[in-house]
Amino acid sequence: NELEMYYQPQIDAASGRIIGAEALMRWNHPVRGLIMPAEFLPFAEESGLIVPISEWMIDTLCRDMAQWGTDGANPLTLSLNLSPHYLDHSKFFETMRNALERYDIGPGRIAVEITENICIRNPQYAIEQLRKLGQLGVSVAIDDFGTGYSSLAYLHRFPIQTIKIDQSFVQQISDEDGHYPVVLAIISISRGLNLDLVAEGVETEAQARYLRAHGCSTMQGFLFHRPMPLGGFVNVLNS
Ligand code: G
Ligand code: MN
Repeated sequence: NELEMYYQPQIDAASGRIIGAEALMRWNHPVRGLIMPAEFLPFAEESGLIVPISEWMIDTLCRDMAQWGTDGANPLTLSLNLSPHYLDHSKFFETMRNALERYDIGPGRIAVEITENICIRNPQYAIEQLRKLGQLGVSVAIDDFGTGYSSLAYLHRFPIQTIKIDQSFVQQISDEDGHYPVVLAIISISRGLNLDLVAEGVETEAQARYLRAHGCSTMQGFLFHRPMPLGGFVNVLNS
């Protein structure tokens, strides 16, 4: 029981309102302290432990969502990260459907984030996996967009709704009057393909203003909130 889910609010920068959250895993190691997923998930994937860990995660997230106090009119969307290994080697369809049912969560409130690399190894297979997620009613976002090997030839065929601008691009924005062509290009791709857009790793007002000025108004990052345990997240929602 040393794994814990943290939640990082996603903000509509135009209104300042919290419209969702991304779930991020942390390992409370008794000796080494808080360990980030980038450090331990590669080993979980190698050993196959990613399957039981992901199943635990899906159940935990749905249970936690029941505590968010959904004010019916504006239910928050939860983004969760699924590993390609988990999509390939598990009954994710049944696991997710069961968890959604058990905790009475509408699938429209869930967005699954996958990295674009899932789409290159075997695009046809990836399309099938994503379709299955679509059949559940959950939406799909491409995480870390622009850092991997997205094939523009395939992107428009993937059944996805959202792309996330990777924090490495956001962090290049140092001056709100500057020119950041890669960020502009990603914004333009999202428009062209009619996809929602979320910017990750927003740390400064200049970054937030630049993104907003160029048409990206959903953001997450330290400027707004750090990822936090469930209790803290519920407090933020109620404050
Ligand atoms: O791209 P991905 O979703 O895997 O990255 C999420 C990670 O980035 C999380 O571990 C989270 O703690 C971290 N993170 C979230 N917001 C910020 C931010 O504003 N700045 C930085 N440097 N890291 C962030
Ligand atoms: Mn993510």
